Amino acid sequence: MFTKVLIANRGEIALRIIRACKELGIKTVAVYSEADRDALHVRFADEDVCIGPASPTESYLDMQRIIAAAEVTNADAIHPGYGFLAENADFAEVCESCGITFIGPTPTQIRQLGDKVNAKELMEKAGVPCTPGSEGVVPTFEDAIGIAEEIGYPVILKAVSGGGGKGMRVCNDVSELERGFHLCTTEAANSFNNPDLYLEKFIIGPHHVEIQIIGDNHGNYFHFGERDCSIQRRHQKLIEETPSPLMTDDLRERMGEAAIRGAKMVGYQGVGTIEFLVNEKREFYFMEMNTRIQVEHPVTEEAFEVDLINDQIRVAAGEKLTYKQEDLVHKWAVIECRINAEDVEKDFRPTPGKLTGLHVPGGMGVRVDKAVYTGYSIPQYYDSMIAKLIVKAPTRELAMLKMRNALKEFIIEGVPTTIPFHEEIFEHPAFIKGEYDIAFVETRFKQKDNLK
Ligand code: MV4
Repeated sequence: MFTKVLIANRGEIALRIIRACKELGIKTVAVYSEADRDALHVRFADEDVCIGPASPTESYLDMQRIIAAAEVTNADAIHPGYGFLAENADFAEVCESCGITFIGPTPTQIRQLGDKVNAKELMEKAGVPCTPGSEGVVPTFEDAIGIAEEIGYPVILKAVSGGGGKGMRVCNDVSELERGFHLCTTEAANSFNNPDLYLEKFIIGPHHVEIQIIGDNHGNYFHFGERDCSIQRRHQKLIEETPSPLMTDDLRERMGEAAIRGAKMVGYQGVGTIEFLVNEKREFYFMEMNTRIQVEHPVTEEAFEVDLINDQIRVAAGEKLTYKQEDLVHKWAVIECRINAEDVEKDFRPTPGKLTGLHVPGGMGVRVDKAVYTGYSIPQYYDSMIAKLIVKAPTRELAMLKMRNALKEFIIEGVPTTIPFHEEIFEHPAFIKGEYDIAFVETRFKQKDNLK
Protein backbone atom coordinates (compact mmCIF):
# COMPACT_ATOMS: atom_id res chain seq x y z
CA MET A 1 0.00 0.00 0.00
CA PHE A 2 1.08 3.60 -0.53
CA THR A 3 2.60 5.47 2.40
CA LYS A 4 1.81 8.97 1.13
CA VAL A 5 -0.66 10.20 -1.48
CA LEU A 6 -0.67 13.69 -3.00
CA ILE A 7 -4.14 14.93 -3.93
CA ALA A 8 -3.91 17.00 -7.11
CA ASN A 9 -7.29 18.63 -6.62
CA ARG A 10 -9.38 20.89 -4.40
CA GLY A 11 -12.89 21.21 -2.99
CA GLU A 12 -15.13 18.39 -1.86
CA ILE A 13 -13.34 15.69 -3.88
CA ALA A 14 -10.02 16.52 -2.23
CA LEU A 15 -11.68 16.07 1.18
CA ARG A 16 -13.33 12.84 0.04
CA ILE A 17 -9.93 11.45 -1.01
CA ILE A 18 -8.19 12.65 2.19
CA ARG A 19 -10.82 10.81 4.27
CA ALA A 20 -10.36 7.61 2.26
CA CYS A 21 -6.57 7.81 2.69
CA LYS A 22 -6.91 8.28 6.46
CA GLU A 23 -9.05 5.14 6.66
CA LEU A 24 -6.36 3.24 4.75
CA GLY A 25 -3.57 4.54 7.00
CA ILE A 26 -2.05 6.62 4.20
CA LYS A 27 -0.46 10.05 4.79
CA THR A 28 -1.81 12.88 2.64
CA VAL A 29 -0.38 15.90 0.87
CA ALA A 30 -2.65 18.75 -0.22
CA VAL A 31 -1.64 21.12 -2.99
CA TYR A 32 -3.31 24.50 -3.20
CA SER A 33 -3.33 27.75 -5.10
CA GLU A 34 -3.04 31.18 -3.51
CA ALA A 35 -6.85 31.45 -3.77
CA ASP A 36 -7.23 28.30 -1.64
CA ARG A 37 -5.14 29.16 1.44
CA ASP A 38 -8.27 28.90 3.63
CA ALA A 39 -9.64 25.77 1.96
CA LEU A 40 -10.46 22.73 4.09
CA HIS A 41 -8.38 20.29 2.05
CA VAL A 42 -5.30 22.26 3.12
CA ARG A 43 -6.34 22.07 6.77
CA PHE A 44 -7.17 18.35 6.82
CA ALA A 45 -4.19 16.97 4.88
CA ASP A 46 -1.07 15.97 6.81
CA GLU A 47 1.09 18.23 4.65
CA ASP A 48 0.40 21.01 2.20
CA VAL A 49 2.26 22.70 -0.61
CA CYS A 50 1.34 25.97 -2.31
CA ILE A 51 1.74 25.36 -6.04
CA GLY A 52 1.03 28.78 -7.49
CA PRO A 53 -1.40 31.60 -8.16
CA ALA A 54 -5.19 31.32 -8.38
CA SER A 55 -5.30 30.69 -12.13
CA PRO A 56 -5.81 26.93 -12.68
CA THR A 57 -3.28 26.81 -15.53
CA GLU A 58 -0.60 28.06 -13.14
CA SER A 59 -1.59 25.74 -10.27
CA TYR A 60 -3.94 22.73 -10.41
CA LEU A 61 -3.27 22.21 -14.14
CA ASP A 62 0.49 22.71 -13.94
CA MET A 63 2.04 19.25 -14.17
CA GLN A 64 5.56 20.41 -13.34
CA ARG A 65 4.51 22.13 -10.13
CA ILE A 66 2.45 19.17 -8.99
CA ILE A 67 5.23 16.68 -9.70
CA ALA A 68 7.67 18.96 -7.87
CA ALA A 69 5.32 19.03 -4.85
CA ALA A 70 5.14 15.23 -4.90
CA GLU A 71 8.91 14.97 -5.08
CA VAL A 72 9.68 17.37 -2.22
CA THR A 73 7.11 15.65 0.04
CA ASN A 74 8.18 12.18 -1.07
CA ALA A 75 4.66 11.13 -2.06
CA ASP A 76 4.51 7.73 -3.76
CA ALA A 77 1.20 8.27 -5.54
CA ILE A 78 -0.97 11.08 -6.94
CA HIS A 79 -4.76 11.04 -6.88
CA PRO A 80 -6.06 13.41 -9.56
CA GLY A 81 -9.74 13.47 -8.47
CA TYR A 82 -12.01 14.66 -11.32
CA GLY A 83 -11.47 17.54 -13.73
CA PHE A 84 -8.04 19.26 -13.89
CA LEU A 85 -5.46 16.54 -14.81
CA ALA A 86 -7.66 13.50 -14.16
CA GLU A 87 -7.92 12.46 -17.83
CA ASN A 88 -4.62 13.83 -19.04
CA ALA A 89 -2.62 10.91 -20.46
CA ASP A 90 0.57 12.99 -20.58
CA PHE A 91 0.29 13.69 -16.85
CA ALA A 92 -0.25 10.00 -16.08
CA GLU A 93 2.87 9.30 -18.16
CA VAL A 94 4.95 11.96 -16.40
CA CYS A 95 3.93 10.50 -13.02
CA GLU A 96 5.02 7.05 -14.17
CA SER A 97 8.38 8.28 -15.46
CA CYS A 98 9.00 9.97 -12.08
CA GLY A 99 8.28 6.76 -10.22
CA ILE A 100 5.01 8.08 -8.81
CA THR A 101 1.86 5.99 -9.17
CA PHE A 102 -0.96 7.80 -10.99
CA ILE A 103 -4.15 6.62 -9.27
CA GLY A 104 -6.12 5.82 -12.40
CA PRO A 105 -5.84 3.85 -15.63
CA THR A 106 -2.65 3.68 -17.71
CA PRO A 107 -1.69 6.52 -20.09
CA THR A 108 -2.47 4.21 -23.02
CA GLN A 109 -5.97 3.49 -21.71
CA ILE A 110 -6.66 7.19 -21.16
CA ARG A 111 -5.47 7.95 -24.69
CA GLN A 112 -7.40 5.08 -26.31
CA LEU A 113 -10.66 6.07 -24.68
CA GLY A 114 -10.16 9.83 -25.04
CA ASP A 115 -10.17 9.40 -28.82
CA LYS A 116 -13.91 8.95 -29.39
CA VAL A 117 -13.61 7.12 -32.72
CA ASN A 118 -11.03 4.74 -31.32
CA ALA A 119 -13.17 4.19 -28.21
CA LYS A 120 -16.21 3.41 -30.34
CA GLU A 121 -14.25 0.94 -32.50
CA LEU A 122 -12.98 -0.83 -29.37
CA MET A 123 -16.49 -1.04 -27.92
CA GLU A 124 -17.91 -2.34 -31.18
CA LYS A 125 -15.25 -5.07 -31.17
CA ALA A 126 -16.18 -5.90 -27.59
CA GLY A 127 -19.81 -6.36 -28.59
CA VAL A 128 -21.03 -3.20 -26.87
CA PRO A 129 -24.02 -1.76 -28.77
CA CYS A 130 -23.03 1.43 -30.60
CA THR A 131 -25.03 4.07 -32.45
CA PRO A 132 -25.21 3.49 -36.23
CA GLY A 133 -22.92 5.91 -38.04
CA SER A 134 -19.68 6.47 -39.90
CA GLU A 135 -16.88 3.94 -39.69
CA GLY A 136 -14.36 6.23 -38.12
CA VAL A 137 -13.53 9.74 -39.24
CA VAL A 138 -15.64 11.35 -41.99
CA PRO A 139 -13.05 12.96 -44.28
CA THR A 140 -15.26 15.28 -46.34
CA PHE A 141 -18.67 16.88 -46.37
CA GLU A 142 -19.58 14.69 -49.39
CA ASP A 143 -18.79 11.56 -47.38
CA ALA A 144 -20.98 12.87 -44.57
CA ILE A 145 -23.95 13.26 -46.94
CA GLY A 146 -23.50 9.72 -48.23
CA ILE A 147 -23.52 8.24 -44.74
CA ALA A 148 -26.44 10.42 -43.59
CA GLU A 149 -28.50 9.22 -46.57
CA GLU A 150 -27.79 5.62 -45.61
CA ILE A 151 -28.63 5.90 -41.91
CA GLY A 152 -31.28 8.62 -42.29
CA TYR A 153 -31.70 12.04 -40.68
CA PRO A 154 -31.45 13.45 -38.10
CA VAL A 155 -27.72 12.87 -37.65
CA ILE A 156 -25.19 14.26 -35.19
CA LEU A 157 -21.66 15.37 -36.01
CA LYS A 158 -19.14 14.86 -33.22
CA ALA A 159 -15.52 15.91 -32.81
CA VAL A 160 -13.18 12.93 -32.44
CA SER A 161 -11.37 14.69 -29.59
CA GLY A 162 -14.53 16.26 -28.17
CA GLY A 163 -16.40 15.40 -25.06
CA GLY A 164 -18.74 16.86 -22.53
CA GLY A 165 -20.93 18.14 -25.35
CA LYS A 166 -18.38 20.41 -27.03
CA GLY A 167 -17.88 20.16 -30.78
CA MET A 168 -21.25 18.55 -31.55
CA ARG A 169 -23.96 19.50 -34.03
CA VAL A 170 -27.35 18.01 -34.84
CA CYS A 171 -28.30 18.13 -38.53
CA ASN A 172 -31.85 17.53 -39.78
CA ASP A 173 -31.20 17.68 -43.52
CA VAL A 174 -28.51 18.05 -46.19
CA SER A 175 -28.26 21.83 -45.94
CA GLU A 176 -27.84 21.69 -42.15
CA LEU A 177 -25.22 19.00 -42.63
CA GLU A 178 -23.22 21.08 -45.09
CA ARG A 179 -23.25 24.11 -42.81
CA GLY A 180 -22.72 21.96 -39.71
CA PHE A 181 -19.78 20.09 -41.17
CA HIS A 182 -17.78 23.27 -41.75
CA LEU A 183 -18.75 24.93 -38.46
CA CYS A 184 -18.05 21.79 -36.47
CA THR A 185 -14.67 21.21 -38.18
CA THR A 186 -13.56 24.75 -37.36
CA GLU A 187 -14.80 24.49 -33.79
CA ALA A 188 -13.05 21.13 -33.28
CA ALA A 189 -9.79 22.44 -34.75
CA ASN A 190 -9.90 25.49 -32.47
CA SER A 191 -11.05 23.75 -29.28
CA PHE A 192 -9.26 20.41 -29.47
CA ASN A 193 -6.45 20.96 -31.96
CA ASN A 194 -8.01 18.18 -34.01
CA PRO A 195 -10.51 18.97 -36.80
CA ASP A 196 -11.60 15.33 -37.27
CA LEU A 197 -15.33 14.56 -37.08
CA TYR A 198 -17.46 11.45 -37.07
CA LEU A 199 -21.15 11.03 -37.68
CA GLU A 200 -23.96 9.18 -35.91
CA LYS A 201 -27.68 8.71 -36.13
CA PHE A 202 -29.17 11.20 -33.68
CA ILE A 203 -31.03 9.36 -30.91
CA ILE A 204 -34.18 11.32 -30.02
CA GLY A 205 -35.39 11.75 -26.45
CA PRO A 206 -33.02 9.34 -24.64
CA HIS A 207 -31.90 9.08 -21.04
CA HIS A 208 -28.22 9.43 -20.17
CA VAL A 209 -27.50 6.27 -18.22
CA GLU A 210 -23.98 5.43 -17.11
CA ILE A 211 -22.55 2.24 -15.63
CA GLN A 212 -19.91 2.35 -12.90
CA ILE A 213 -17.21 -0.27 -13.30
CA ILE A 214 -13.96 -1.23 -11.60
CA GLY A 215 -11.07 -3.40 -12.76
CA ASP A 216 -8.02 -4.54 -10.81
CA ASN A 217 -4.73 -5.60 -12.38
CA HIS A 218 -5.45 -9.26 -11.78
CA GLY A 219 -8.14 -9.45 -14.47
CA ASN A 220 -11.15 -8.98 -12.19
CA TYR A 221 -13.99 -6.69 -13.30
CA PHE A 222 -17.20 -5.66 -11.59
CA HIS A 223 -20.03 -3.25 -12.27
CA PHE A 224 -22.12 -1.30 -9.79
CA GLY A 225 -25.25 -0.67 -11.81
CA GLU A 226 -26.32 2.62 -13.28
CA ARG A 227 -26.77 6.31 -12.62
CA ASP A 228 -29.34 8.27 -14.59
CA CYS A 229 -27.81 11.67 -15.34
CA SER A 230 -30.44 13.02 -17.75
CA ILE A 231 -31.27 16.04 -15.59
CA GLN A 232 -28.64 18.36 -16.98
CA ARG A 233 -28.35 21.80 -18.51
CA ARG A 234 -25.81 22.70 -21.18
CA HIS A 235 -23.98 19.45 -20.43
CA GLN A 236 -23.67 20.27 -16.73
CA LYS A 237 -25.33 17.55 -14.69
CA LEU A 238 -27.67 18.85 -12.01
CA ILE A 239 -29.31 15.73 -10.58
CA GLU A 240 -28.25 12.08 -10.74
CA GLU A 241 -30.26 9.12 -9.51
CA THR A 242 -30.33 5.37 -9.28
CA PRO A 243 -32.22 3.28 -10.20
CA SER A 244 -32.89 4.99 -13.50
CA PRO A 245 -36.68 5.35 -13.89
CA LEU A 246 -36.49 3.18 -16.99
CA MET A 247 -34.26 0.49 -15.50
CA THR A 248 -35.25 -3.15 -15.13
CA ASP A 249 -33.21 -5.93 -13.51
CA ASP A 250 -32.72 -7.46 -16.94
CA LEU A 251 -31.55 -4.19 -18.55
CA ARG A 252 -29.16 -3.51 -15.65
CA GLU A 253 -27.61 -6.91 -16.10
CA ARG A 254 -27.26 -6.49 -19.85
CA MET A 255 -25.81 -2.97 -19.58
CA GLY A 256 -23.51 -4.06 -16.76
CA GLU A 257 -22.24 -6.99 -18.78
CA ALA A 258 -21.73 -4.79 -21.86
CA ALA A 259 -19.78 -2.27 -19.76
CA ILE A 260 -17.54 -5.01 -18.40
CA ARG A 261 -16.91 -6.39 -21.90
CA GLY A 262 -15.85 -2.87 -22.92
CA ALA A 263 -13.53 -2.47 -19.93
CA LYS A 264 -11.98 -5.90 -20.55
CA MET A 265 -11.26 -4.99 -24.17
CA VAL A 266 -8.71 -2.39 -23.02
CA GLY A 267 -7.61 -4.28 -19.89
CA TYR A 268 -8.94 -1.33 -17.94
CA GLN A 269 -7.47 -0.70 -14.49
CA GLY A 270 -9.24 1.38 -11.89
CA VAL A 271 -12.68 2.94 -11.61
CA GLY A 272 -14.39 4.01 -14.79
CA THR A 273 -17.77 4.90 -16.20
CA ILE A 274 -19.33 3.82 -19.47
CA GLU A 275 -21.93 6.29 -20.68
CA PHE A 276 -24.92 5.15 -22.69
CA LEU A 277 -27.95 6.70 -24.32
CA VAL A 278 -31.08 4.65 -23.59
CA ASN A 279 -34.30 5.18 -25.53
CA GLU A 280 -37.92 4.47 -24.56
CA LYS A 281 -37.63 0.99 -26.04
CA ARG A 282 -34.77 0.35 -23.60
CA GLU A 283 -32.28 0.06 -26.47
CA PHE A 284 -28.90 1.30 -25.30
CA TYR A 285 -26.00 2.79 -27.23
CA PHE A 286 -22.43 3.46 -26.12
CA MET A 287 -21.56 7.17 -25.92
CA GLU A 288 -18.17 7.45 -24.26
CA MET A 289 -16.07 6.12 -21.41
CA ASN A 290 -14.82 8.32 -18.57
CA THR A 291 -11.50 7.23 -17.16
CA ARG A 292 -11.80 8.96 -13.78
CA ILE A 293 -13.80 8.91 -10.57
CA GLN A 294 -16.85 11.05 -11.24
CA VAL A 295 -18.60 13.80 -9.30
CA GLU A 296 -21.68 11.59 -8.87
CA HIS A 297 -19.86 8.50 -7.54
CA PRO A 298 -21.59 8.81 -4.10
CA VAL A 299 -24.90 7.84 -5.75
CA THR A 300 -23.42 4.41 -6.47
CA GLU A 301 -21.63 4.22 -3.12
CA GLU A 302 -24.90 4.71 -1.25
CA ALA A 303 -26.98 2.42 -3.49
CA PHE A 304 -24.52 -0.47 -3.26
CA GLU A 305 -22.96 0.30 0.13
CA VAL A 306 -19.43 0.37 -1.28
CA ASP A 307 -16.49 2.77 -0.96
CA LEU A 308 -15.32 3.49 -4.50
CA ILE A 309 -12.42 5.76 -3.56
CA ASN A 310 -11.09 3.17 -1.12
CA ASP A 311 -11.38 0.51 -3.85
CA GLN A 312 -9.78 2.85 -6.41
CA ILE A 313 -6.74 3.46 -4.22
CA ARG A 314 -6.37 -0.22 -3.37
CA VAL A 315 -6.47 -1.41 -6.98
CA ALA A 316 -3.97 1.32 -7.93
CA ALA A 317 -1.67 -0.18 -5.27
CA GLY A 318 -2.05 -3.57 -6.98
CA GLU A 319 -4.53 -5.13 -4.57
CA LYS A 320 -6.95 -7.76 -5.78
CA LEU A 321 -10.70 -7.11 -5.60
CA THR A 322 -12.52 -9.72 -3.57
CA TYR A 323 -16.10 -8.98 -4.65
CA LYS A 324 -18.41 -11.44 -6.30
CA GLN A 325 -20.65 -9.80 -8.89
CA GLU A 326 -23.70 -11.52 -7.40
CA ASP A 327 -22.95 -9.94 -4.02
CA LEU A 328 -23.08 -6.45 -5.53
CA VAL A 329 -26.77 -5.74 -5.13
CA HIS A 330 -28.63 -2.51 -5.64
CA LYS A 331 -30.06 -1.82 -2.15
CA TRP A 332 -31.32 1.76 -2.15
CA ALA A 333 -32.98 4.42 -4.26
CA VAL A 334 -30.46 7.28 -4.24
CA ILE A 335 -30.68 10.83 -5.57
CA GLU A 336 -27.97 13.49 -5.70
CA CYS A 337 -28.49 17.23 -6.19
CA ARG A 338 -25.50 19.33 -7.14
CA ILE A 339 -25.66 22.56 -5.17
CA ASN A 340 -23.89 25.25 -7.18
CA ALA A 341 -23.15 28.85 -6.29
CA GLU A 342 -25.12 30.11 -9.28
CA ASP A 343 -28.02 32.46 -9.82
CA VAL A 344 -30.78 30.42 -11.44
CA GLU A 345 -32.68 33.61 -12.27
CA LYS A 346 -29.67 34.96 -14.18
CA ASP A 347 -29.01 32.07 -16.55
CA PHE A 348 -27.14 30.07 -13.88
CA ARG A 349 -24.40 32.70 -13.70
CA PRO A 350 -21.73 31.79 -11.11
CA THR A 351 -22.04 33.72 -7.85
CA PRO A 352 -18.70 33.62 -6.03
CA GLY A 353 -18.58 35.41 -2.70
CA LYS A 354 -18.64 35.02 1.06
CA LEU A 355 -20.81 32.37 2.68
CA THR A 356 -22.23 34.27 5.65
CA GLY A 357 -24.51 31.54 6.94
CA LEU A 358 -24.74 27.78 6.52
CA HIS A 359 -27.01 25.06 7.85
CA VAL A 360 -26.49 21.58 6.47
CA PRO A 361 -29.31 19.01 6.44
CA GLY A 362 -28.85 15.70 8.20
CA GLY A 363 -30.59 12.66 9.54
CA MET A 364 -30.90 9.10 8.39
CA GLY A 365 -30.04 8.54 4.74
CA VAL A 366 -28.76 12.08 4.16
CA ARG A 367 -25.16 12.66 3.02
CA VAL A 368 -23.60 16.00 2.20
CA ASP A 369 -20.21 16.07 0.46
CA LYS A 370 -18.82 19.60 0.58
CA ALA A 371 -15.75 21.63 1.45
CA VAL A 372 -17.33 24.98 2.33
CA TYR A 373 -18.00 26.41 5.81
CA THR A 374 -19.51 29.51 7.39
CA GLY A 375 -17.30 32.50 6.60
CA TYR A 376 -15.65 30.79 3.62
CA SER A 377 -15.25 32.85 0.47
CA ILE A 378 -16.06 30.93 -2.69
CA PRO A 379 -13.32 31.86 -5.18
CA GLN A 380 -14.24 32.94 -8.71
CA TYR A 381 -11.56 30.87 -10.40
CA TYR A 382 -13.00 27.38 -10.09
CA ASP A 383 -16.11 25.30 -10.56
CA SER A 384 -19.25 26.67 -8.93
CA MET A 385 -20.29 23.38 -7.31
CA ILE A 386 -20.13 23.91 -3.53
CA ALA A 387 -21.92 20.83 -2.20
CA LYS A 388 -23.53 17.55 -3.19
CA LEU A 389 -26.69 16.55 -1.35
CA ILE A 390 -27.23 12.81 -1.54
CA VAL A 391 -30.24 11.02 -0.06
CA LYS A 392 -31.13 7.35 0.06
CA ALA A 393 -34.39 5.58 0.86
CA PRO A 394 -36.08 2.25 0.07
CA THR A 395 -38.05 3.68 -2.87
CA ARG A 396 -37.79 6.58 -5.33
CA GLU A 397 -40.91 8.18 -3.81
CA LEU A 398 -39.39 8.15 -0.33
CA ALA A 399 -36.04 9.39 -1.65
CA MET A 400 -37.80 12.33 -3.36
CA LEU A 401 -39.63 13.14 -0.11
CA LYS A 402 -36.38 13.02 1.81
CA MET A 403 -34.77 15.26 -0.81
CA ARG A 404 -37.56 17.87 -0.57
CA ASN A 405 -37.17 17.98 3.21
CA ALA A 406 -33.38 18.11 3.03
CA LEU A 407 -33.48 20.94 0.46
CA LYS A 408 -35.74 22.93 2.82
CA GLU A 409 -33.28 22.38 5.67
CA PHE A 410 -30.29 23.37 3.54
CA ILE A 411 -29.66 27.03 4.30
CA ILE A 412 -26.92 28.90 2.49
CA GLU A 413 -26.65 32.63 3.11
CA GLY A 414 -24.48 35.15 1.30
CA VAL A 415 -24.60 33.74 -2.22
CA PRO A 416 -27.50 32.56 -4.43
CA THR A 417 -27.42 28.81 -5.09
CA THR A 418 -29.23 26.24 -7.22
CA ILE A 419 -31.30 25.05 -4.22
CA PRO A 420 -34.50 26.84 -5.47
CA PHE A 421 -34.06 25.16 -8.86
CA HIS A 422 -33.93 21.73 -7.22
CA GLU A 423 -37.00 22.52 -5.11
CA GLU A 424 -38.92 23.27 -8.32
CA ILE A 425 -37.74 20.08 -10.02
CA PHE A 426 -38.91 17.93 -7.11
CA GLU A 427 -42.42 19.45 -7.47
CA HIS A 428 -42.59 18.91 -11.23
CA PRO A 429 -45.24 16.28 -12.13
CA ALA A 430 -43.26 14.77 -15.00
CA PHE A 431 -40.06 14.51 -12.96
CA ILE A 432 -42.02 12.98 -10.08
CA LYS A 433 -43.34 10.31 -12.46
CA GLY A 434 -39.82 9.69 -13.77
CA GLU A 435 -40.89 10.95 -17.18
CA TYR A 436 -37.89 12.89 -18.38
CA ASP A 437 -35.06 12.70 -20.88
CA ILE A 438 -31.80 14.58 -21.58
CA ALA A 439 -33.75 17.58 -22.94
CA PHE A 440 -36.00 17.94 -19.87
CA VAL A 441 -34.44 21.00 -18.24
CA GLU A 442 -33.88 22.90 -21.47
CA THR A 443 -37.26 22.19 -23.06
CA ARG A 444 -39.95 20.94 -20.69
CA PHE A 445 -38.90 22.44 -17.39
CA LYS A 446 -40.55 25.83 -17.62
CA GLN A 447 -38.53 28.55 -16.11
CA LYS A 448 -39.14 32.25 -16.56
CA ASP A 449 -35.77 32.30 -18.27
CA ASN A 450 -36.62 29.60 -20.80
CA LEU A 451 -39.85 31.27 -21.87
CA LYS A 452 -38.14 34.36 -23.25
C1 MV4 B 1 -25.68 11.89 -28.80
C2 MV4 B 1 -27.00 12.33 -28.64
C3 MV4 B 1 -27.97 11.78 -29.47
N1 MV4 B 1 -27.63 10.87 -30.41
N2 MV4 B 1 -25.39 10.98 -29.74
C4 MV4 B 1 -23.76 14.82 -25.51
C5 MV4 B 1 -22.45 14.72 -24.83
C6 MV4 B 1 -21.65 13.74 -25.56
N3 MV4 B 1 -21.07 12.84 -24.64
C7 MV4 B 1 -22.60 13.04 -26.47
N4 MV4 B 1 -23.85 13.71 -26.38
C8 MV4 B 1 -24.93 13.30 -27.09
N5 MV4 B 1 -24.68 12.35 -28.02
C9 MV4 B 1 -26.36 10.50 -30.51
N6 MV4 B 1 -26.03 9.62 -31.47
C10 MV4 B 1 -27.28 13.29 -27.67
C11 MV4 B 1 -26.24 13.80 -26.90
C12 MV4 B 1 -26.62 14.81 -25.95
C13 MV4 B 1 -26.62 14.56 -24.58
C14 MV4 B 1 -26.25 13.35 -24.04
C15 MV4 B 1 -26.24 13.14 -22.68
C16 MV4 B 1 -26.66 14.14 -21.83
C17 MV4 B 1 -27.03 15.34 -22.33
C18 MV4 B 1 -27.04 15.58 -23.70
C19 MV4 B 1 -27.45 16.81 -24.19
C20 MV4 B 1 -27.44 17.03 -25.52
C21 MV4 B 1 -27.02 16.04 -26.41
